[in-house]
Amino acid sequence: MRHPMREVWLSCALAAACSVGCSSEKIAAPAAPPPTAPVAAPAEPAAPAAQPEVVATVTPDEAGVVHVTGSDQMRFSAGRINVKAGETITIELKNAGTLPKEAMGHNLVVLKPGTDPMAFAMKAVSAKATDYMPADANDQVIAHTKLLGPGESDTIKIPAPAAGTYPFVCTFPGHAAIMKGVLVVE
Ligand SMILES: [Cu+2]
Repeated sequence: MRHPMREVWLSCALAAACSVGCSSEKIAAPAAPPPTAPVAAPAEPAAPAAQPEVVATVTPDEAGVVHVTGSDQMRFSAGRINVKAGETITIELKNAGTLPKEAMGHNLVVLKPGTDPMAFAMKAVSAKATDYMPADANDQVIAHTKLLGPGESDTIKIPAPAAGTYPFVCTFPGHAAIMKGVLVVE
């Protein structure tokens, strides 16, 4: 008794489902394929690792050389250089970036203790002819590298400066607010 009833009910249900399905298929025409996504989406370069907010400190290596790099992200690799008093200080700056020198040049200018690096950099902006080294503020400079393009490096030596805190800065226009630090001699 159950089987015939169930079969009837099933076939009714199937027929209804089929008719609903058929009609709904007729109404809902297959959607047009979505507009093609941008074909030549250039692969985004991997985002640079977030710069830690803590000030990176660097000290001389076994050869007595302090290595600092400048990047296309407008950063020095170190915000603090620790050295011992009474020794000749050797600092090598390398421009580790790839952007043209005219757009992202870097230098490293060590200033006398107490010098305001931002004020110095403001003077430097108008000194393009001398690679952003303002002649009228030369008396505030302890030593400075050349203005470096991508891949270039330059080394400066400071013979046994007195103990103290010496500001350093990149004087390429617009860089000083971020590209600055201190050379601590103690
Ligand atoms: Cu710079």
